Amino acid sequence: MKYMLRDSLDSPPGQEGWIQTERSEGLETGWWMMSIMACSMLLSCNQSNSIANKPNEDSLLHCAAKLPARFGSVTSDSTNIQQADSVSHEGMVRIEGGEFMMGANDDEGREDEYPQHRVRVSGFWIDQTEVTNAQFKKFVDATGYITTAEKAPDWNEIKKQLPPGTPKPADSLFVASSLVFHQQPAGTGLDDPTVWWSWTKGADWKHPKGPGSNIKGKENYPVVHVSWDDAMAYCKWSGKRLPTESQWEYAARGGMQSKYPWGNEDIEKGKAKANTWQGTFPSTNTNWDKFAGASPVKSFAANPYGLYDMAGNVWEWCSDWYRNDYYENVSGKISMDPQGPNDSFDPQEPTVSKKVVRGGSFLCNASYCKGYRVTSRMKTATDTGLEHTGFRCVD
Ligand SMILES: [Ca+2]
Repeated sequence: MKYMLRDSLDSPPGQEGWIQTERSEGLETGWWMMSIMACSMLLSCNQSNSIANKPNEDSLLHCAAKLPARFGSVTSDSTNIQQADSVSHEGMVRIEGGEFMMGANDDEGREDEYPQHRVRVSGFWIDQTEVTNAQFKKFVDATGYITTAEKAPDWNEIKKQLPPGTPKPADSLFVASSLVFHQQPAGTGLDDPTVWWSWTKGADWKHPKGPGSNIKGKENYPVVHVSWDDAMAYCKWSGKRLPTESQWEYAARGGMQSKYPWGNEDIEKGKAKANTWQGTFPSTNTNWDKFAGASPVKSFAANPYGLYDMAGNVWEWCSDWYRNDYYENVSGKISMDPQGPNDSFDPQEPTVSKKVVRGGSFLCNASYCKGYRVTSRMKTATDTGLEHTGFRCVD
C-alpha cells in the first residue's frame, strides 16, 4: 500500500515537494518521506529520443519513465457497485477462441515483451470501442459513482495504515487531482516527463484539461482520467470485465502476426491509421492524423476483428498485474486463458503495484517507443488516472 501527497500543486510530480508514505504489508512498518522517488508510468512512450525502430537500453528507461502514482489511499468504490444481472452485447464483437504467439519476435520490443510464447484463449466478447464519455456518464448517473480523481485522499483511511502517532500533513495536501499533459516550447528535452505532465486540481473525466475544460460535444470520445478501480467499477456495473492482457493482444492482432493492428505498414505512411503524435514531442504536433489530443472513437479504420483504436487514442487498462518477468515465467508451455501473474513487480519501482495498460495513446510517436505496437506493454499504478488513459470491457 502506498500513499503519495503533494504539498503544493505547483510542485512537479516526483520532485521536491512530494511526500510519500509507504507500508510494507504485514510488517507494520511505515514512514513518511519526502519524495524524490517518482513513480510509475506508462505515460507517453514519448520520453526517449532513441533511434527509431530500435530503442536502446537508455531509451527504455526513459520510455517507462517515472511519474508519481496518485495517493493509493483512496478507497475504491467498485466493491459497492452492483454487478449487472444481464449483459448487453450491443457495441461488442465476438472473438472466436484460438491459439497465438504472444509477445514480440522482432527487434523492436522492450525486454518485457520477450520471449514470445504460446497462448490459448477461449472465445469472448469485447467492446468495439473504448468506453466513451456518454457510456461512462450513464454509469455515473445510475450509480452516483465518484471516480478516484474526484476524491481527495481521506486522512482517516490513510492513518489506519501508518504507525500510530504519525502527524497529519497539512490540509493543503488533500486535494483531488489528476495528471494533465501540457505541450511544451520547442527545444524541450525528453528526459523529464514531469515537465509536460502536471497534477492538476479539478482535472477528472468531466474536465480532461482541468477546471475550465469540459466534455460538451465529446460524448463520443473515450473517457479518460479513470483509475483501474474506476474501470473495474464500470465493467462490473455493466456485467462485464476488463480484458486480460492476453485477450487484449489476441483481439488487437485481429488474427494476424503483424506489428500493428492494421498490419505492418509504417504508421506515417499511406492513410492515417491511428491517433498518435506526429512531429517533435513534446513541442510540435503536426496533426497529420487530424487530432492533437484524443479523438472520437471510430475515427480510424477498424482492425480485421472490427475493433477500433486498438492502437493509439488512449491507453487501455487490462485486468492483469504487471510483472516485467512474466513472459519469461510462462514461456515453454501453452498458457490457457492466462490471468497474468499473482502480483506486480516493476524493477524500476518495486514498491508500486501496477496493472498492465495496452495500445498506446495520442502521445505516442514513431521516433520513440511505439506504444501502439500490438506487443507493447506499459504499466500504471491502480489508483492513477491520466489524460491519455481509458479502457474497454469484455464478457
Ligand atoms: Ca494525433
